[in-house]
Amino acid sequence: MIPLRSLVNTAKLVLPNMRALSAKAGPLVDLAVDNEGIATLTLQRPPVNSLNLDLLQDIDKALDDVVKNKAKAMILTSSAPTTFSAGLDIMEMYKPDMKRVETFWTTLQGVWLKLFGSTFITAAAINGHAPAGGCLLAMSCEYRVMVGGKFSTGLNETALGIVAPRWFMDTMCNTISKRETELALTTGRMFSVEEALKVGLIDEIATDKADCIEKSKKFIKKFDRIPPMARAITKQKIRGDALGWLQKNKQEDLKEFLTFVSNPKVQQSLEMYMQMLKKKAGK
Ligand code: CO8
Repeated sequence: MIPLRSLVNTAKLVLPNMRALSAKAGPLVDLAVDNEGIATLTLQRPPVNSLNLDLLQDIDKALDDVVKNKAKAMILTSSAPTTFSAGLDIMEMYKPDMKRVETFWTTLQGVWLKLFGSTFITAAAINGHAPAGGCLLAMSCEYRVMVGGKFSTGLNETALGIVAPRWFMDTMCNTISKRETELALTTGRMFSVEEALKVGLIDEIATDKADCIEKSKKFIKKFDRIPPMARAITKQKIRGDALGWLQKNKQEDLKEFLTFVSNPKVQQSLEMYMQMLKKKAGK
């Protein structure tokens, strides 16, 4: 039995002096690059940016566009008022079409490889909740600024009876210590903003989204005098083991995921979880 037991708008962001690339990137994300070569990738899938196949495909395309535009850095944020991303869209895993869910998982793998392994500078402006896959996206960036308030972030998979994939674990190990990762993952811990700062899961607390973006830009500015190639190669070498593992084990990882979603007990748990989310929302 796999217990899924601990149950736990879209304004376009095109700032002045930015050119919009949303036509290329697709409607579920907005990509804009400013005059200093800083791209802002805004997730805009209401209500909570849950990562379905379409959103993941748009993120994937947008990451390619950042490279094509030769942007030196990218800030990842959300247009939702209180959520950065609710993580993977449960509906993609619930009674799935097997062909689609396979594409869903391989697209997620691809997005992670591109984001975690990017040569450009990355910062997450976390303007709200960032559970599970939302935390994964934020941790894949090099720097995290989170708006203070009653938000939380972390990898809650274990509390839901799910074993987080190895590369989720590796991403957290790249962010906080291995010991803190083990404690966080085995307990499925969700961190408050203050707790996340204390452990290093985020780097700064901001007053609001604009402050988040401002602080992310300050981080990016630190690299003005660092030769970009040396910076990029250093980042990729430090992240190389984790990247190499997934590159070598994509098929194995996919097989594990497909076995997971094919399990009737898992399906039952996903159904209960979705019902709980809807009940909580009073629907
Ligand atoms: N997937 C699908 N729908 C979702 C999700 C989601 N992850 N999260 C929220 N929704 C839906 C809700 O059901 C609700 O729908 P409706 O409007 O139809 O009732 C709507 O989005 C709004 O949600 P809330 O009312 O809950 O919004 P709040 O602003 O109150 O709260 C939160 C936002 C905190 C993000 C809250 O929605 C929440 O906790 N969501 C669940 C987060 C979560 O547990 N995500 C885990 C996803 S699994 C994952 O990412 C990794 C799995 C790895 C699998 C590995 C297998 C081997």
